[in-house]
Amino acid sequence: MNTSVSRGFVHGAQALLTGLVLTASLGSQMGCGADRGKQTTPARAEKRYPVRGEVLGLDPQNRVATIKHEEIPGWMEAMTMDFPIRDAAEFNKLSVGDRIEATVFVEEVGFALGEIRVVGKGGPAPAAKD
Ligand SMILES: [Cu+2]
Repeated sequence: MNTSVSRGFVHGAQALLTGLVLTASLGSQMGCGADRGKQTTPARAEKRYPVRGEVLGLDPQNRVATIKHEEIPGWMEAMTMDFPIRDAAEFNKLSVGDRIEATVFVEEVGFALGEIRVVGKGGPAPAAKD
């Protein structure tokens, strides 16, 4: 079973929890019991943060991109992590090595990337592993 989406979620949740500990002012927004992979219905209470980074990997089966992102003020420090991509057409225009600007939509049970703009094209996709 592929767990990249849930790993990405846990990663994000941990980052948020760190923020909660620091601010001690917000309620739990990304609690346990996430229904991984079922993030297609946006919640009204979603938050949006701008994301800038570089695409390091693409997982078409799960529509997940591994992105080395810059600091996302208010949400996360700079790091490399997996982002589910909301829209298949947006996912399909990405190549490994692309530099992108996008929006991460943070919902109660997860997060996903959308509004993606490729601001620097990477090279051709590397040959598939295995
Ligand atoms: Cu991150």
